[in-house]
Amino acid sequence: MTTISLPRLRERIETLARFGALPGGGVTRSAWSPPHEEARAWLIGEIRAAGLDPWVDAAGNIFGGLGMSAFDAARPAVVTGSHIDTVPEGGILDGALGVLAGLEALHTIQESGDPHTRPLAVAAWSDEEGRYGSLFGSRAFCGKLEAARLPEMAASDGERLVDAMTRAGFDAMRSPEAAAPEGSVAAYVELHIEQGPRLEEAGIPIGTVEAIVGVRRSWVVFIGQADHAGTTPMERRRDGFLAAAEFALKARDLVVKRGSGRSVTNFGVVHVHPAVGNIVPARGELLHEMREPDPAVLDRLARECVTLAKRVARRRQVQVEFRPVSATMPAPCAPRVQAAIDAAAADLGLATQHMYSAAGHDAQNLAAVTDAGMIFIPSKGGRSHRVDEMSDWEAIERGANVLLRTLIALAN
Ligand code: HGY
Ligand code: MN
Ligand code: MN
Repeated sequence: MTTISLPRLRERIETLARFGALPGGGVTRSAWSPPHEEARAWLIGEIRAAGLDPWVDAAGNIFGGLGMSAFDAARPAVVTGSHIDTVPEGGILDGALGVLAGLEALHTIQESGDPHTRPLAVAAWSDEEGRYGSLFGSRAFCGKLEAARLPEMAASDGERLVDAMTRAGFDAMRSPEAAAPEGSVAAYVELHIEQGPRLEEAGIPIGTVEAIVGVRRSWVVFIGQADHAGTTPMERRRDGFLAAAEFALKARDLVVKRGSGRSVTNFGVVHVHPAVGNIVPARGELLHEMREPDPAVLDRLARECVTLAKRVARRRQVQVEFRPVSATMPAPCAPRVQAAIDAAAADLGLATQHMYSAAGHDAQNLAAVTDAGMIFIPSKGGRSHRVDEMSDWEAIERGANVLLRTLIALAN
């Protein structure tokens, strides 16, 4: 059985890492940004050099086809991939590993002449990190984009999706055209770093993902009253920031105590207004995120956090507003794909651990239109979404070979 070329895969990973590289290591390559668009052009060249057919759809998703140059329900394809956009100050493997290992696997199949009855494609999904809206490219591909919301989709710093895509040469309003024909994907499997500590701590080389968490994000805005920070007696202040701070601490305890034990929450963006040292903050704005594998638990926690926010607001004599940003559904992975991953790992003498993904992924969109699954490799120290995110090259090679064998099995 053929195996992937680690030197070639490593060369591509290290080359892609240069687009948006930061002086101290790591990378910032936001969707539609100049370094991202330069990486897009490079990747299209690599796809062509690997003997595959490149194409880009209306949502900016990049594809490399082996025995195909478009999706066709008459010839359902086996698809792999991930994303080349990154979080700000992120690592060089989150997303990049799945795209380049997928490219390497198809390149190896193409060179080996191994038979495959189904066409294969590798994808680089647009804006997986959701700078402008969660899992954007794969949502468009799976026909789940709400066209009416496109004009209002924006990053937390206010930059609109429409403007970012226009700058990159795309018409955001046409992105729903990226929806693939129904039945045109026979299976999907994505290789990704675990982005957590579980596999490394268990000493297990391969993770077979059983389910992917749902992620809810919404702005929670506490509106008090600007006042002079010196002359206003403390007991008369209606401080929007302090209400937000109290809510954040109490919501964190609520999710830990009343969640499933796998529920997590984060307040990654905080805005204060007017954000001047000698004015009592009128407004405290939090981007509140919650994650959980069980949809019923996630819904209950969301309701309980709204009740908590209203209680804090009342006690502090401020108003509170909620502005939902995104909500992805938890997704089960297909038993058929899980079994193919386990069999491929066993062929290679590798133990697997079945686990849920505490990170969101494009595979949770693909799960709505086909049999989808994910392969994890250990992250060093569980580190991810930080510049020192890394995995051993041997782990990368193992993951890419499990992916190769899984793809060949699914394509025959
Ligand atoms: O945030 C996530 O779960 C993923 O890394 N996009
Ligand atoms: Mn990520
Ligand atoms: Mn990712």
